[in-house]
Amino acid sequence: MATLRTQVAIIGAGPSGLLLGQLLHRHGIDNVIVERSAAEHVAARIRAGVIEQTTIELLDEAGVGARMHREGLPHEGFDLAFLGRHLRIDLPGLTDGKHVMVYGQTEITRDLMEARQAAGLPSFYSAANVSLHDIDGNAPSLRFTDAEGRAQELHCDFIAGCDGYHGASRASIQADRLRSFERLYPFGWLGILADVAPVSHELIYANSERGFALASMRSSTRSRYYVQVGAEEKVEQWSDAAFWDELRRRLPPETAAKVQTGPSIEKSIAPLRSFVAEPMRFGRLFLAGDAAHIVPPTGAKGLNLAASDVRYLSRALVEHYRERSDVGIDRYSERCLRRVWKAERFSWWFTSLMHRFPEPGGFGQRIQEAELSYLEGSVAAQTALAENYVGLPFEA
Ligand code: FAS
Ligand code: PHB
Repeated sequence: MATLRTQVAIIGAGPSGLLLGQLLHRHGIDNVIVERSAAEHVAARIRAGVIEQTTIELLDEAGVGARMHREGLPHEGFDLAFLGRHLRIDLPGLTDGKHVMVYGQTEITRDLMEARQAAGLPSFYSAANVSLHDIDGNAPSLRFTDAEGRAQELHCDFIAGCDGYHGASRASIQADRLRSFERLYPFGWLGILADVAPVSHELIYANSERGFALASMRSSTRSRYYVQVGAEEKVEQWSDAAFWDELRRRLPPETAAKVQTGPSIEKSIAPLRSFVAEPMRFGRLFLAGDAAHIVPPTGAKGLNLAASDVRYLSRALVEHYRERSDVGIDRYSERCLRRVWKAERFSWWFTSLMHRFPEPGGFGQRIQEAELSYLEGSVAAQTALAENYVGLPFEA
């Protein structure tokens, strides 16, 4: 078995792992990324589309914001379509000037992977059988089989579990040390990516009798659309033509008439769940991003929460190595979870507001219509929606 040594071992090369690695490197802290998938597979993933101002600032801090500022699309509002009406949420007007940016997670991953490669930082892609050791002691380590089949042992000071919902990090914690909270939704999102012009220059969240739909984009020539589908549905059941027909049935007629269709370059169904694991720190192991929490994508919080955790964790580790202080490390979990639960609440609320739930009696439907009507008539309610959507401020 080959033996390696670093300061911080990072499991996972998604946005959490790559962003953490870049921030630590910028502060002279050695780190190694161990990723289960091939680099090409990681780079090809189609995921999130909307980033908050604080995520933009963190990517700038990591030195990977140049292309984002060139190619990203600043967005100052979005539309809600419901009951034959629509309501535009004016983000800067309701949040004292804040906005969001449309810049795909795929692009963020590419920018981070290129920066890591340019810096010559060590990454093991296609690593198998990753296991964590001595996380409660003073000599934690990872063991894994590298892409060439060699057994590796990576000794470190800390382990960052950035390996997503299905990763090895959270799974390595004994059940009695961890409490998880979960809500499953009776539907998923069928998403399509197509090289056609977006139907609108802003996002449209539609609550129609047939179910939820979202009109989003990646650029002025590449669109991203979603429709709510049953939790048991399979993507193979949906032809491109069937998707476009259903999308147009759920958008307002004047919008539907303008939808440009074309062949899908990606089509997949994402299940929707709310999930939080507490705490997010176990001795020398820190969970970050989807490894610790999942939100339904309605509120565009998943990627932004991952960046939020990485902001707290990178600052805590820099404080440990530079200032010999462990205050940030000791408070990491509580600080992250206060922000995580607020994003979980918003994502659950927005999902409950905009999707059709299979429930008898119709009481829930009337409550949903009352909530939409209240939102329509209340600047206070619209402000609450807007300030959560652009991202809540960080604790000092
Ligand atoms: P990720 O899951 O992105 O990355 C984890 C990495 O760890 C992966 O590369 C994985 O291969 C690796 N890994 C897993 N197990 C491992 C092991 N044992 N050893 C080593 N490596 C391991 N968010 C939004 O805001 N908007 C959206 O529209 C949206 N759509 C989504 C669609 C799908 C299908 C999914 C799954 C998520 C979506 N999300 C969306 C949320 C998504 O963007 C996540 O929040 C984001 O990817 C979180 O990043 P990470 O925490 O890095 O986790
Ligand atoms: C996306 O473009 O993928 C997207 C945008 C906004 C959301 C969710 C997903 O709320």
